[in-house]
Amino acid sequence: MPDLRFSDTISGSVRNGVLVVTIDNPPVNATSADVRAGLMAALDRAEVDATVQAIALTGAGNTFVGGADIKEFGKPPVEPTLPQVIERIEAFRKAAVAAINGAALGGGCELTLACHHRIALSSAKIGLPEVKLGIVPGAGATQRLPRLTGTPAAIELISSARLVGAGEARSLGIVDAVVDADVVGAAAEVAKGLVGKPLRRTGALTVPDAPADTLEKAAADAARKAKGQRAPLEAIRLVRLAATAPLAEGLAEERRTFLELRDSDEAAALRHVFFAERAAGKVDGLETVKARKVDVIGIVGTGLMGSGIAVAALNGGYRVIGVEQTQDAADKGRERISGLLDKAVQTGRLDAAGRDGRLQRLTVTSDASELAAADLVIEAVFDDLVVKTELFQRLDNIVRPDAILATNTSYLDPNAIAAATAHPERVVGLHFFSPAHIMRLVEVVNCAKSAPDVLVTALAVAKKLGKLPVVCGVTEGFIGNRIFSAYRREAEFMLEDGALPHEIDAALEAYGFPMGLFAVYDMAGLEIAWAKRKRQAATRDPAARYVDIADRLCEAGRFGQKAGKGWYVYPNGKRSVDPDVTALIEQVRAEKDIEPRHFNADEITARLLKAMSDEGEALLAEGVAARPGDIDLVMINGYGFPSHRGGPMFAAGRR
Ligand code: 3H9
Repeated sequence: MPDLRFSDTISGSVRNGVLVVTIDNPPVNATSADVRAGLMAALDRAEVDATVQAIALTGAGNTFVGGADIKEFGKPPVEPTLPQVIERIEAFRKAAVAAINGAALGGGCELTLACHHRIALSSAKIGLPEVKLGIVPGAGATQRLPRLTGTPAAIELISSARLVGAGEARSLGIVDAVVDADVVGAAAEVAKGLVGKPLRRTGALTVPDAPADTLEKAAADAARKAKGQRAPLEAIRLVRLAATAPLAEGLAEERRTFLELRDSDEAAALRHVFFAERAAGKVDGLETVKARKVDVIGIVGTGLMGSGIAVAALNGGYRVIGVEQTQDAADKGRERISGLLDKAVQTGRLDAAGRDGRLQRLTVTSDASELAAADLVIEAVFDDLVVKTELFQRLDNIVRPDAILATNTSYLDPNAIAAATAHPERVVGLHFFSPAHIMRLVEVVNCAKSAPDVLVTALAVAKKLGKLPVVCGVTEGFIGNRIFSAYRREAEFMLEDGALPHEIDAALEAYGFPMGLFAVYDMAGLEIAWAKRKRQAATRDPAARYVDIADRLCEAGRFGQKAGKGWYVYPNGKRSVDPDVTALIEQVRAEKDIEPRHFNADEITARLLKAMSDEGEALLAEGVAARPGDIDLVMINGYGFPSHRGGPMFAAGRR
């Protein structure tokens, strides 16, 4: 079994007449220039070597190929291109079989589609996540996938970026067989069996017919979910083209679209988000610090937030001990948690066995001493400093000395909470967003005295919960609420200066926010922020500009959608502009002698972006946020900032 080397990242060995080609380009075997050149060299060898009758293609480690090398985007292309490699594999005289040993994504999936047969390990995931990067597949998937799966399934998969497991890939026709072990051996055997037989070349297949209404529905469903992004719409168009255009024409159109989108602002923004997500949660200087072992998570308070955190922890595989003050409250907490799990079963996100397994790992009790078994306790009680500090003092006497205490406070000073305990070094902030079992973002607050391994453990737990953890220092409201306050303040200044709520909301929605600021306020209710403003009134700088329109709305009982009126009015539940609110705003302007002027949508978004990015710069200067990308992730994942704009820091930089 001679070892062959075709490039730094491509090696081969001949087994029983089959050249097994292995892609070894850590961390994810991306198809970088060296991989593409090495694959071409392997094909050259297989072409002329009479002892090689077929080839099998696989990846080293746990990944087949994670896709094209995203770091190469934006640089001048280096030949051979991936489409060139892929076309050569498809047209290859000798059989080529893909041994899909792990994730085959994007260009990795496209490599497999060019092979004449595909075998996947049962744990492998397959998919085309390109639209998440603002691009369409650029190496043939929009033309080859529908030839295997039919057009409706290809539209759904490519435009949604959904990954499928090996079993589903088999039933959709993407792979030909699934094995539980030795995928390379199985592929080599199949390759050998194909010698001398006609080869099934994906590109030569005809796209299966689909009923017109099914097709239209698939396209319309996918377009609706595109939310104004271009890449999914282009993907739908290209997949549909596969059924009507010859392969070469479809591939050329796909390539042209891919190159155009790759150089777009949307793709640059989404690439920034991709790398920001990979960088988030990494803390300089703590690379070698080991996380503590966490098996059991205690959660004090099982209300709306606590029950969501409990579900997230159960989903992460932890044992969970929920604690309430009375047995009655504990029973209700358990009901809330099992209700959330039932809902997940109803919506197909969880099966009944998964729910039952989770419930077996759950205890909800009024006996706080049970927290002695917890490795980490997260408090999710009423956001009041006295309540929280007293709780942490009590926990000091219950939990083990090596257990970690986390506070889920939104606005209180976690350093003050930590200072009240005997061991502030074991305290950290875990600021979840509501609903905590759904929202990905968690601000992990590095308190003044948090021990390095406490912070590292909090990050590891958040990741195991499937969350996106962003590290942040102590400041009022942490990263998200600090920026949100600056954004809200600027929007209210613009109200006084001449814009109306619906104009500001329309500008934000056109920019890509799912909902404008004032519509969000109405949905969430105005009273909590009002109560906070009243608490802060005594300490507010009297010289600072203050807009009291929201206060006047609250004084008039306009608490938002629940009250039927707030910034808008809701006849029959439909959001409508209210002349009374316009009159109030005009009255405030007149009282302050402000001559209103017109704001166009671009000026509105520019001013709001600047307010956000200025506050972001302040957070960076204060050391509260470590990277601009962290701020972008917080605003995208916690506050509806459109990801295809890259977040406020990225977008401000582009302007
Ligand atoms: C494409 O294929 C276009 C083609 O259609 C057309 C071409 C002509 N490139 O996520 P992780 C890095 S577009 C470069 O933490 P995991 C990542 O930055 C591509 N680097 O690992 C990180 O680096 P670091 C379509 C990449 O085990 C490290 O790998 N493909 C790439 O949790 C580990 O990443 C995709 O969009 C890449 N393609 O998950 C798939 N991928 O350690 C994107 C990752 O320095 N990738 N890195 O921070 C993924 O979804 C996940 O990385 C994967 C592994 C599931 C593969």
